[in-house]
Amino acid sequence: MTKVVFLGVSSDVPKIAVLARERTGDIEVLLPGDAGAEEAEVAVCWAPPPGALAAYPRLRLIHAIAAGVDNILCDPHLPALPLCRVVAPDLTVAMTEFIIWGVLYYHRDLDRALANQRNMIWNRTPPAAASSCSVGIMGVGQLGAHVAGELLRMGFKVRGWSRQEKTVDGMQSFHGESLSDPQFWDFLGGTDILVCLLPLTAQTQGILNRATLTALPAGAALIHVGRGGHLVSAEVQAMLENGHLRGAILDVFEKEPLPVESPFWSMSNVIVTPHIAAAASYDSVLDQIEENIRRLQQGEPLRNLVDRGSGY
Ligand code: NDP
Ligand code: OXD
Repeated sequence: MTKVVFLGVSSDVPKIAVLARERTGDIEVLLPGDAGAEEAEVAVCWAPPPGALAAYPRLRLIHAIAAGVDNILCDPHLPALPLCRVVAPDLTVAMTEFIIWGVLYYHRDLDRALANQRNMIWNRTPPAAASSCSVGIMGVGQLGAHVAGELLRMGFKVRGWSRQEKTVDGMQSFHGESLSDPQFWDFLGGTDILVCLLPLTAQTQGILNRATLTALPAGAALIHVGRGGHLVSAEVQAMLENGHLRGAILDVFEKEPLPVESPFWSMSNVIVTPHIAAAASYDSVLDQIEENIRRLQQGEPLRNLVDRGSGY
């Protein structure tokens, strides 16, 4: 039996621990403070309190319950151990559905139809072809690449921004190591609907700011599902107020739950969703954790290992 401690600030962590207890796997489920927890070899977590992981001297593996690991890497006392994240088909499908919904919301002018409804205006506009709309995806990884493929299949023009060049059939790939690369600005200049699917790293922090949004064509829309730290909220708000941004769907925020004082709650051209774009099922998260524990114990390569140097 491998001793596994479940910890962190998320209601999902204890629920996954309960499910792990119900499954008859080879793991002993422990919570912080349980007898024997200090002997844990594996930690399963979301946003562990800073320094918490360093208190487990026998740890050999840290496993996230999510795709993004910024909430773990930000711990200044994080032990230098392998860190794995979640990559799961149900997560990818859920994210793809969410982005397709958002793209269709803007492409089919549903934001304008809803505004017209509020004013009882009957205004018929013919639907435009998908091929007239260019979706720009920042982050062409596990999630972004799948989203790109599905949008291309629907006839949208798709462009992607990543560090390495990507070969998604039909997608225009823009790439570079830094935002000062001219390719980044070319990417933005031809994007009607911008999708942020980046991990939060030192390089991507604050990427949704006045300068980047100004580089989009006037009337562009934003779908933000990356992390709250990508948003420079006041600048995004200003771009929505001055109309350069037609609208935004915002799923992630610097502070979650989004504080009641946030202007985003009441802006007519903003849809706020509570970090629900996608999540892997608890079973699927546990399958991966159990598989990686098996690999750890048998000395096999771990799956979905995070490159701690890159931060994702
Ligand atoms: P991946 O690690 O598979 O992909 C990340 C992509 O971002 C890669 O294409 C990578 O480029 C690119 N990238 C990273 N840094 C930069 C940079 N500085 N400049 C340009 N491109 C960069 O991650 P996933 O696709 O699995 O997940 C992406 C993010 O989505 C997560 O980190 C998380 O923040 C968010 N997420 C949000 C959810 C929600 O419900 N809102 C749910 C799940 C995830 P390259 O390929 O060249 O390395
Ligand atoms: C994730 C998330 O990173 O839920 O998986 O945001």
